Amino acid sequence: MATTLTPVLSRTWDVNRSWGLDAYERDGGYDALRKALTLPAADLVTMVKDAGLRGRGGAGFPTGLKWSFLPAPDGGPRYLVVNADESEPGTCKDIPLMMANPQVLLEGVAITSYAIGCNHAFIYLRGEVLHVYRRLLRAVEEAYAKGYLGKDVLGSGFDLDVTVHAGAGAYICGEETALLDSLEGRRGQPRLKPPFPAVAGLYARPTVVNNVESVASVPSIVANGVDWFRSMGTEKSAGYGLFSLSGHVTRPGQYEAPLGITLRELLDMAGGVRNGNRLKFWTPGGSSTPLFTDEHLDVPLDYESVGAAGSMLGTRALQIFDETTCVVRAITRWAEFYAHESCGKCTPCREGTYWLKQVLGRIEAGHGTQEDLSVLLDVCDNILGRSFCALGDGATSTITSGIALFRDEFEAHITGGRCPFDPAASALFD
Ligand code: L3W
Ligand code: SF4
Repeated sequence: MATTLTPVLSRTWDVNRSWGLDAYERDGGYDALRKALTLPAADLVTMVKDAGLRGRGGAGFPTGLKWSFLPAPDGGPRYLVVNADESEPGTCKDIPLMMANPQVLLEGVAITSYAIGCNHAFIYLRGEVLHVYRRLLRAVEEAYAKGYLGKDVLGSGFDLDVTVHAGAGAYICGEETALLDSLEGRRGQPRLKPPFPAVAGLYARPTVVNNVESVASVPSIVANGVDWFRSMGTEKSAGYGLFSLSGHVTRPGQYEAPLGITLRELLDMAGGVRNGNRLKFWTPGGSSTPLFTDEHLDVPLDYESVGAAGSMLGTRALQIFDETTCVVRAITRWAEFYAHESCGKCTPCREGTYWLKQVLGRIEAGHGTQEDLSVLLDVCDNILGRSFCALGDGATSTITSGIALFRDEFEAHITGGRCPFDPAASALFD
C-alpha cells in the first residue's frame, strides 16, 4: 500500500517563479516534446494507452483509448480541448497546477496535439479565475517565442496554435459538451451523446476533450516511460494524482500521491483533523459523490476500490468535516449550489434541485416536518437516472447518503425546531 508522496506535477511548485519558462526548462521541461516529435504519432497513443492513464477530471475514462476513438484523418481539422473549467466544490488541483506550472500543461498540449493530429488546441478556463487566465496567456506567449508552439514546432514540421478561452462562470460548462457549446459562442448546455466529441465535437469536428491534469501528466509518461508510470498506483488505476484536502484538516492543500493511497495516510501527512477533533464525514470526489465516514478511512483511493465502496473517485476532492459540523447545513449549502448551477435544460434537475434546496432550507432552519425527509428522498429518486447529464445525479449523492448516515441529525432539527449545533463552532471552513 502507498505511504509516500510522489511529487511529479507539483515537484517544482516551491521553486522561485516556478511558472516561468526558464524555471521549467531548467527542470528538463520540453525534453519530452523533443522526444515525442521523433516518434510516430500512433506510438504516442499506444504509449499513453499502455501506461493506463485515466481521465483525471472525474470519470476516469482511459485517456489513450479516448485518443484512439478519433476517426481516420479526412483532411479537415481535429481539435484538442483542455477542460480547465475546474468548478466542482472542493476541487482545487487544476487551478494551482496552472498557476504554479502552466508550461507542463502546454508541453502536454503540444504532445497530445501531435499524437492526435491536431493543429489548433483550446484551453477552456473557468471564467472567474482572471489571475490564471493572465498566467496562461503569458505562458503561451513564452512558449510561442521559444518555438514550442506555432509554425514548425522545434523544426519538426508540425504546426500548433493554442487559444486560451475564459468562460463566463458556469459549473455546467465543465460538462464536456456544454463546454463545447460555450466555446462555440452559444449558451453552455449539454448535448445528447452519442455522438461523443471524439466523433463530432468542436464545430462538429473530431475533438479530444481532456482534463488539465490528464494532459499535464502526458510529458512525464513520454519522458520516463510506461513502466515508470505503472510502478505507481494499482493495476487498473495506474500512476499518481493530485489529492486536494480541504476543510477541517490541519494542513490543507494538494498532495500528489499514487492512486490507491488512503485518506488515513493522507491525513497523517496533513497533520490530521484540526484541533485533534474526530472525523465526522468526508467526500472522496467533491460534492457529486456520496458522503464517507471514518469507516472509509482505509479505502484505497483508486477507481475500483472507491467504486466498490459505493462512490466514484471523481476529482479526488477530499473535503474533511469534523465532529463540530452540522451535516444538514453542509448538505444544504451543496444543494443551493446545484440549484443555482442547474442549466435548466431538463425538468427533473431544473425543478428537482429547486425543491431540494427549498426543503433542506426549511429543515436546516428548524421549520421542517417528518414528511420532509420522505419528500427529499422522493425528489432525489426522481432526479437520479432521469436527468440529462451527470449534474442532476451528482446533486442527489450527498443528500441520500447524508440521510442514510445521519438521519438522527435531520430529525433533531425537525423535533427541536432549530439547529442543534453551535453555528460558530460548525463553521465549514475557517
Ligand atoms: C467516445 C465512447 N468517447 C465515454 C468519453 C466521453 C468523456 C469521457 C468520460 O463526467 C464525471 C461526472 C461528474 N466513445 C465514449 C467516449 N467517452 N464513452 O469518456 O465520459 P463519462 O460520460 O463517463 O463522464 P463525463 O461526462 O466526462 C465526468 C464527475 O465526473 N465529477 C465532476 C467533476 C467536475 C470537474 C470540475 O469541476 N472540473 O471535473 C465528480 O465526481 O459528476 O460523473 O470524455 O466523451 N463510447
Ligand atoms: Fe441541465 Fe441539470 Fe439537465 Fe444537466 S441534469 S442538462 S445541468 S438541467
